[in-house]
Amino acid sequence: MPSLREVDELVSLGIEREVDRQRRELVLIASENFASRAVLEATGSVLTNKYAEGYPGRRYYAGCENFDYIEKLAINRAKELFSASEVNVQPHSGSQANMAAYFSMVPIGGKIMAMKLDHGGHLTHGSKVNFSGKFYKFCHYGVDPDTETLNYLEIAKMAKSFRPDLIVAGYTAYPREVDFKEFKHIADDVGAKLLVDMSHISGLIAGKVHQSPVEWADVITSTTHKTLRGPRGAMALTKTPFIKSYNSSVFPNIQGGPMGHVIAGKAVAFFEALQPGFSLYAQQIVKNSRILASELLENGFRIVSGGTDTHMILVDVRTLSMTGAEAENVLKSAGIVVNKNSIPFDPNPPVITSGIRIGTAAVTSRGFMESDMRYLSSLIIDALRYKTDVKSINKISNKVSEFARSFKLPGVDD
Ligand code: DSN
Repeated sequence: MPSLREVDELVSLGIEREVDRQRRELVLIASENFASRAVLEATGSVLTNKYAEGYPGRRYYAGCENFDYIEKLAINRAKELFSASEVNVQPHSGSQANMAAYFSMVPIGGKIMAMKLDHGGHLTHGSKVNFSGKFYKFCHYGVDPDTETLNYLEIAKMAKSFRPDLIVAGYTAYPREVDFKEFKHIADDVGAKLLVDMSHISGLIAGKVHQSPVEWADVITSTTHKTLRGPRGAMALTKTPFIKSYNSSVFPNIQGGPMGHVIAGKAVAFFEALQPGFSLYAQQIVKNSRILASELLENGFRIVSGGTDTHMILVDVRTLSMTGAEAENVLKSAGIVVNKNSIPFDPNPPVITSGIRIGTAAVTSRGFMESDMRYLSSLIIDALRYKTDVKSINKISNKVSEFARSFKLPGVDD
């Protein structure tokens, strides 16, 4: 069969350029990672050809025997990995996993409490420009202005006055460990259900370096491509009474045919995360982000909440007289890829912001250890100090490229 390069030179060229970019830049986007070759192979397989609306054993098409086998493998491995009673591996994305969770637990027009977007929530946690903010009444909690961490007493007070049907715990830019048991108490006190969106930290939970929400939450959603290191997609874990309504909320309510090739990739990722080495990987992610945080702190940077317990740190770049957008651009010119991010009580709009979010899951997949993180920290610090000094930024960019190329690119070189 002709290869992609022979069939479509232009797309092939775009992909080759992306391989080169991923190899020579330092990826520090907290929501990104490098899937293994096995995950990429499963995701690029002939399962993409198959329709399988329904669930294993109950399909609307013939010929689903191999799809059933793979979906059941994915479900059973996810159950084992997270000690979950029920699993759905069909959501195409985190947004759809959350949409199905809301539809399965809260009537349209019902009340949901979640974190403010600019304190680390997500668009699906009630933003006005998202379906969630249009279909439901949201009340938003934030972090404490002094500690920049969750204040469970304040969240409990808000829940008592708002009386939500559902409370959401789970964040895109919260660098600290979350107390899910405390959230369960708060939800129980007001008769609310609890949804945990563990998208960012599911790899840390699988690797047992962050407490698990499984005992406490009614439904848990997660993307599969962040710290979990799987294919781009999502999943949900539920307590037994919730699986029937969750499943029907995914199909037929909001999705049609499941993506068998992505489900195969998820099954492989769960298998990889069940291996003993994955826990070491998760431990190293946190060690690496703590080293980065302490190096930045020692060099006078301000870190939101003063540090990190996870794969992520949030840096307040106002102390460098920069906006988040400027810092993102400076670092990108040096080959260091982060994203601008709102920080709590940010005076700047989301397209500008006052912070950057830095994550260590991807570089840890490339094999970064403590000494590598110290060197990486020095490159970040230098780039942010030299800002618009093009000559110095070019020098740093050469160092970044040489350093990055000295590590294997997972999925390509393994
Ligand atoms: N866009 C993801 C992130 O970067 O955190 C969340 O969906």
